[in-house]
Amino acid sequence: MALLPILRYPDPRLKIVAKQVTRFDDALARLAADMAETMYDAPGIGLAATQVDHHVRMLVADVSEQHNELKVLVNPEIIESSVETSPYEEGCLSVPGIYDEVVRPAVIRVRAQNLKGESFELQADGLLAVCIQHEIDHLDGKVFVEYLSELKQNRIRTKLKKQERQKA
Ligand code: QAP
Ligand code: CO
Repeated sequence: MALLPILRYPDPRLKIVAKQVTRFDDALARLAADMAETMYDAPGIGLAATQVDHHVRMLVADVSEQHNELKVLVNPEIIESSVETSPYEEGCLSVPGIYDEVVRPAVIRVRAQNLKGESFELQADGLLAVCIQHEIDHLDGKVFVEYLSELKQNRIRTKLKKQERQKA
């Protein structure tokens, strides 16, 4: 197991569209375990492979209070979205310290594969629905701040650059 470095917005590698997984091998299982470790360590509730510079369609999520309900979704696909939407104050491990409201479908139905390649479906609402949509966006090269106004995006970039400078 290993902690993986997390790419920070606006790293251009966050824009890479992840490739479908076709090999369900030990390397994939190891990446999932490392992503879970990295997410729990952060701590966070969701992480997409894109964020650790692996451009394959896999995400991990755990929105449970006890942090004991890990979900690993390989090749996730939203097959149904509710017309009803709901707003949520989102954050992201790749955009530290920044939170803002994004409006998304409230309920989704997702088809995905597990680490053995077996297909399953899942219905999600509440925080899990937000999390899965946010992470699938990462796999498509999209970060939540792109839903905000250009003005807010510029402010966020300025703030993150300042954070980087203060660390150095
Ligand atoms: C994505 O986000 C998400 O800014 C996962 O300083 C967002 O785990 C799922 C985090 C909204 C559901 C709703 C963010 C940690 C963690 C920060 C995260 C930070 C430290 C974000
Ligand atoms: Co994120």
